[in-house]
Amino acid sequence: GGLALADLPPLPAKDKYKVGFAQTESNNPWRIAQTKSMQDEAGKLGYQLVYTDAAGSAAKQVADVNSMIAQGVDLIFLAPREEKPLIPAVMAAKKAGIPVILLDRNVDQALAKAGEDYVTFIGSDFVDEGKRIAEWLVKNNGGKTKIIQLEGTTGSSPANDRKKGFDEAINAAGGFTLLASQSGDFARDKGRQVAEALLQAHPDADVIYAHNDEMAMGAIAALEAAGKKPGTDVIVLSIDGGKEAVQAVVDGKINAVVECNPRFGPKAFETMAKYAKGEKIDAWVKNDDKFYDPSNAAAELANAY
Ligand code: GYE
Repeated sequence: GGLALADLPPLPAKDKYKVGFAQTESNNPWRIAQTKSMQDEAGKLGYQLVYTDAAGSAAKQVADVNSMIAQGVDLIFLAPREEKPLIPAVMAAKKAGIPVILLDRNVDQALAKAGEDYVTFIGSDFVDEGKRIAEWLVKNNGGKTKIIQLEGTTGSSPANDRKKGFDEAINAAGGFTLLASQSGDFARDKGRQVAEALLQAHPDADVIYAHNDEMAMGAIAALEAAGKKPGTDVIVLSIDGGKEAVQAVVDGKINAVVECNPRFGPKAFETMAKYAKGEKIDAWVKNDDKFYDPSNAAAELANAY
């Protein structure tokens, strides 16, 4: 207890920083674009970036953060794989006097607080992403109402919140049935396997909502293997909006995608600079997300990551 622990560690002014970036995995284009954006920006500033890839393991990610602490980095950017297991890492950094900025995923808000345990969360409004895709469905469903949901990594903030926003909007609209909702771990092949099993159990499904592009692409493969036309027989909805998914909207295989922008570099280092100057940082530095459907997908394709 005591006053000292209520305060965030300050970031002293320096010309060049040594900064940690604890990535959660690198098995998809979203992660690769995010890492590149962080590396590019660190490079521009001439900062040393200590990069780790937890390869999809929360336990490894905790160890990665501990090793950054041991190496004496000035600040840690952390993309926490899951909301609860990364809390000890956030607290260990704070105890060691190293400020943490959460990138793209959040931690459990009952267990750690922005402005107290970590500087801020930089990322999208995942509840709103789920809500926006649901609202598109409510308006454009053409009578299709029987939904399979492919959830992201269990216990991760985007999976929790993309489900919450979608389910609430669908329930509020009425007339829809959520046949099944299961994790595909944000991964393409897992998404394909889960979609295949759920389509077998629920052959009447006519909507698939995937929490990211990777699982949406997996679902498209499962639909085609089952002799169904994605985008026509079954509405396919996704979140992320990478090039492949926006192209799938152009091709009519995905009906709509909410963007989740992975280009964090400029905003991340700008926020760090503000913090070093002692400026007040909001608890949540929000990213704005575009929306892609057949009305704009072709025009936006070149801008997608
Ligand atoms: O949607 C997904 C990635 O945390 C917002 O994680 C991110 C999500 C993104 O692996 O594709």
